[in-house]
Amino acid sequence: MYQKRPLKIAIIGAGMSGLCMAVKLQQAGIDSYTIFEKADEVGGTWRDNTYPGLTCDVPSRYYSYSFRPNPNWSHLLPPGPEIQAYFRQVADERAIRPHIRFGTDVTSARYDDGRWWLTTAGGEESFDVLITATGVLRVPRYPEISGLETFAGPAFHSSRWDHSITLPDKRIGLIGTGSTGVQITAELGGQVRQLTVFQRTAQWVCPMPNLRYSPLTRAALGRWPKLNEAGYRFWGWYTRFMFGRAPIRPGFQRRLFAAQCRWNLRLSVRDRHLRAKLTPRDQPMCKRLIFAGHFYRSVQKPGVDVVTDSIDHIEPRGVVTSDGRLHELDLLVYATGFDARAYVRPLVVIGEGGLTLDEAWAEGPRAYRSVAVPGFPNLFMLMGPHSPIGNQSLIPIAEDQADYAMWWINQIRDGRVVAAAPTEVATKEYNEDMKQAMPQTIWVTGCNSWYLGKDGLPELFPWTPERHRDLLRQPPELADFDIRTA
Ligand code: N01
Repeated sequence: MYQKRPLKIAIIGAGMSGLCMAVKLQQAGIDSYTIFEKADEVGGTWRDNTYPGLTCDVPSRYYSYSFRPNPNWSHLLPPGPEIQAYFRQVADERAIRPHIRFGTDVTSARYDDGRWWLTTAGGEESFDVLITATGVLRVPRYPEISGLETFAGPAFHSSRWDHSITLPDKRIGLIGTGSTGVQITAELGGQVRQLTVFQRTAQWVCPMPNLRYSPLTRAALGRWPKLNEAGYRFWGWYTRFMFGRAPIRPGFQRRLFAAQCRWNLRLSVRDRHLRAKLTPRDQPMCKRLIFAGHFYRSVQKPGVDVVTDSIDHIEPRGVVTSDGRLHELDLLVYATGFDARAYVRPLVVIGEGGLTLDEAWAEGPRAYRSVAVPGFPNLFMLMGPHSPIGNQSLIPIAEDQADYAMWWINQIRDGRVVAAAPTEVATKEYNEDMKQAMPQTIWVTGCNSWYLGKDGLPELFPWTPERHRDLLRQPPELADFDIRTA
């Protein structure tokens, strides 16, 4: 007979994935969980990013938890503040806040004697299961440019926007033209005294008009939840069928996105000189594809300048490019991306026998089906290495991974399992299989992007979103795990 045991569960991070995990635990009747959150509010990336123009490029119906439809999205693509409000609402409605320790930074997590010991400023505390939900793009990456710190005006990373600074009267320098830089340009172009966009690599932009949901539509979606559900299913299917497939294998989806990008540029930018500047050398979708409605329109507005000469250095008055020209600026914004390989770090995670995650990942972050790591029992990662973040909405990914963790948590609670971690062999095989599938993907066609790991291969999932769900189907393949029983 198995003996049920009360479980103490720690979740690190109160962003989209951490909240999702909390709801899953509650649904299973487990409320002995604690969420450790460094900041003073939920929301993760949607709390930190508040730059002008912030919008998610996944349709709002599908950028919602399946268990919490939202009839009130204002647009097809949800604006950042609405997404943040949605997560706050979920935390309130589900009474998750009392479980969150805000302003609490976990500095290390150590597996010892069958338990996870977490260290915070308040001391050490132990838990049966550890869930990391620390997000993907969390640690800002600042450019390494000489003289960066000498700039006399305000300067900040796009994810640390300083709203005390007025914008219309400023000459703004924007470094970076990824999804963030493009959205900021689309919003600020023509609205400020001068916008100088420093572009190192041109990027493909797929046109995506952001349609507004009328009050009538919203009322109807609220009145008839089945309609909203149908919208979730439709946009889910569309995202998986189009964006889920285009980057991972040749086919009509890839050709269609590529054609849309090329025609968008050709039809939107008439000036040949500017068009040449904005024409990427790599294939559409090699880097993360940018979806934006009016970037090209904004970039052609008076007062907007795209500079493609490389940046030589920064001085107190502005940016000096390699042609010797000084671009005088009042404000400098670094839209230079994030350290995508940080995962849980700088948190120090120590598994069995003193093995650190840094040591386990010396050759690059590797996990079993993204969620578990050999030598780290009862640790489950949400959005771990090779999650399908390059071809799927992050919310269903979190739900599938949280469900998988829940299967193990139930086994542990029911006393069937004391501790479980994937085997080295199964993890190696899984990662080898992924490696074999990478050449089919567009991500390896010769561009530089945050998708690529140290070995030059994408740290992404090379198969369809449906396969990700299948791989996490329950019950798991038990032979792939080292399982300790009572
Ligand atoms: O960051 P990025 P991001 N000098 O890494 C340039 C998600 N997201 O914040 O291409 C000059 O993509 C760099 O140039 P290059 C989405 O998944 C989603 O824009 O390396 N330039 C590049 O142009 C996205 O992919 C949404 O040559 C320098 C830019 O900075 C991810 O977040 C919105 C430089 C960095 O682009 C990251 O997007 C926003 C230097 N020293 C973000 N260093 C939506 O949902 C870097 N760059 C819509």
